Amino acid sequence: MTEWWKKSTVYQIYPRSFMDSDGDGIGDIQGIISKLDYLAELGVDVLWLSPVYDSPNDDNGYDIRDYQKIMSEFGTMDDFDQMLQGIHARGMRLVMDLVVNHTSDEHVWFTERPDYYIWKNEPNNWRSFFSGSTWQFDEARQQYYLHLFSKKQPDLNWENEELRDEIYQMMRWWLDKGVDGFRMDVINMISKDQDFPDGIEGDGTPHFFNGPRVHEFLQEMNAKALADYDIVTVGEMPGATTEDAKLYTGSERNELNMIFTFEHMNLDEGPSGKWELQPLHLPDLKENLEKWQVELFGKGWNSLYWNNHDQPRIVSRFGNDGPYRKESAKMLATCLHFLQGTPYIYQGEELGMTNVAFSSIDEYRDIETLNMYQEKRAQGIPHEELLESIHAKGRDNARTPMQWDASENAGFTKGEPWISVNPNYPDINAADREEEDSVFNYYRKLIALRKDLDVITEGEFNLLHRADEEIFAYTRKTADEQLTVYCNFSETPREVPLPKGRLLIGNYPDSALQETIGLRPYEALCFYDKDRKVKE
Ligand code: ISL
Repeated sequence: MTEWWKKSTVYQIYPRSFMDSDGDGIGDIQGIISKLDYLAELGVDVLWLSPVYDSPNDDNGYDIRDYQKIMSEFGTMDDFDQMLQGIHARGMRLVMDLVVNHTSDEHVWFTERPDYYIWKNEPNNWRSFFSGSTWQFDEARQQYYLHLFSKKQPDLNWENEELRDEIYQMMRWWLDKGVDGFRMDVINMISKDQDFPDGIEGDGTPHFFNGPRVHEFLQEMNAKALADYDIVTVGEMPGATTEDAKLYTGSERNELNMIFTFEHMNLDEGPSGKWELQPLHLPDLKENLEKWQVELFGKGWNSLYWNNHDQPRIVSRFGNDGPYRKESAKMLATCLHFLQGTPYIYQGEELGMTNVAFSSIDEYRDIETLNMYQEKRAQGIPHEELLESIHAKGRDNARTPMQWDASENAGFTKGEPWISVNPNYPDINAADREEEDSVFNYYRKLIALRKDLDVITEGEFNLLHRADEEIFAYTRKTADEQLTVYCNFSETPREVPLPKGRLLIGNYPDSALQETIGLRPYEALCFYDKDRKVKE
């Protein structure tokens, strides 16, 4: 089996916010085509597109009406084919988003094939990810249907074999067109406990995260839809543990190549969930990433990410989006990209784009945010408190338009953007990428290093300075190569011992290396030592 995806870096595009070619304020496929040279310049190997299928956009395309049609706002199938060709011509690959836990309620199946969905006479107490119950009463059928997400996203009934075969056929249709893989939306939720028991305080997740038949379904999908193609697959899996991950990604298991864990994204929240803000305690992050690095070593494969279209911007979250924005953006990139796994960059991350803080709820667009706001306001929680959570955690932080240049609307559109541009675009945009110290250039170097040095792909991970609350440091070792990475997650200057090897990359223009290293605010340094055995 070719494992090109182990040396690849993936770049995620959220098409709605990437580049608008026709002035309607919504990003589109021709917009993406116009930026393929930019992506090739960055050096990424694989592009992952958030959904571009026909959709009424209740959840920006994650509610699919027709799996084999392109969303009219984004263009046509001809545009798609042209884009795919343009991507391949530049030596890159394309991964599609596969959303098959649910469809839109406007999908033709919802009326014509009710047996493809999940119906009950009585709802249980499960609560939706997007607030309220997971059950919606349907007048025509006089029954409730299940929707883990919005009521316009009814869950598919994976117990139905005919449905599964239709999905596999649709997947083959895209693969035959030449796409190079799938990112599978909430794919560990497709198998539900068929007793549908109530959850504790409405939490149904133990009854559908990594459910009873999920491995059987994925092995079937692999055999019927994936095995004949040289592709990459990544499963989005909230609530998957490292034990689950070994089953999903073990090479003998014929399921998926890798999964997205959520554990490291949940460390800065309180017991009630993402909106309950809690500062990150760095040792928790180190311990968690260590667990995934060590436990999957030789047994599975990690995906590495700080950002995506659902997460706030990492530089605002774990870094410093004020005076040390560039330094901390590069430090966070260093910390992630020298780990074992396949790194994912989310559009704008390579520019150090930051969170946005709209002052009015009317400026927000995301259904999760808006539903939560409405529900909690009705419970009497003050506007200011909710806005504070939204500023820190809302998904729209990631969805403001890509900042291309300092012209109006950051060069994203000639029209009125569907969501406001982050007002900091005159200072933070892609036009400065030519400058030697740009965040973009730094990402470009990291991407190139991954291709050159096998130790990045293969080396064993060892955490250093475990209890330190400001420094994240580790080594990666193979028989003859060693990397030592130091990252200062704080503004406080620190001294650490100088490791063996030469300085491979650092995020300050000059680095003071003597007997010890003086790590400046948010400084990151990576040292490389070859023929380690001989020297030791
Ligand atoms: O974003 C979340 C928490 O803030 C998650 O609950 C998120 O909804 C979950 O990770 C699933 O995400 C995926 O499926 C959703 C879609 O809204 C997300 O954009 C997608 O990434 C439903 O399709």
